[in-house]
Amino acid sequence: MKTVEEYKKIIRPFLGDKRYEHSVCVCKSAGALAKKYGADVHKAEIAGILHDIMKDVPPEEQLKMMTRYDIVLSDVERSAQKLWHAMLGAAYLENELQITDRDILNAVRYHTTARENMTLLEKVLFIADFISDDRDYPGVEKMRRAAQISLEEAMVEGITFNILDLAGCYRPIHPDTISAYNQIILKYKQN
Ligand code: DGI
Ligand code: FE
Ligand code: FE
Repeated sequence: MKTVEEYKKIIRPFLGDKRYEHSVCVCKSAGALAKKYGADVHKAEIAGILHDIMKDVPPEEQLKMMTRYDIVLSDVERSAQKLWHAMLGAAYLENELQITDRDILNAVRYHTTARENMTLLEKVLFIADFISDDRDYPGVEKMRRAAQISLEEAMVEGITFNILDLAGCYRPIHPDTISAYNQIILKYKQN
């Protein structure tokens, strides 16, 4: 595995200025959360810097690349273009950047939808993406407070935020998001 600085150079040509700055900020927030919650700081920073590597690739090109990596899309995935960069990103890291660490690959793969039974590193990246310094959406302060309380609290808030947001616009919700929501709600929010 290369250093964060080396990965910064690798992602730079793929990303616009804003998305590059976002990636640097998520690298930092992921490292901080990893330190706080006992995850591997180096892996968290690597996952953070790389997580949106495919985000600015034009959608038609993303589709072509996914075919190349034998990624088969479900109906929901096909309809939700925002989900592609996470699936494609993980495949790209594995096939082109020789990243072999399953936990890093899965953290990138599930950073948008979340899923059931997430590892510590997967949760760290999911939350880091929500609370990075560049974020300023309404509710970000609540999310930052939740991330200081516990990973579970932040996961509940983050997944619920996504579901409310998507349903509010009548967007399809990925089954991984639904199962992540049900699991964490049953575990932490039921009496
Ligand atoms: O890549 P980022 O912008 O940093 O953040 P992200 O990877 O979490 O992507 C967020 C976007 O993805 C946001 O516009 C909502 C969308 N999204 C997340 N989960 C789902 C989804 N869209 C659909 N249709 N279904 C989902 O389950
Ligand atoms: Fe993303
Ligand atoms: Fe992101």
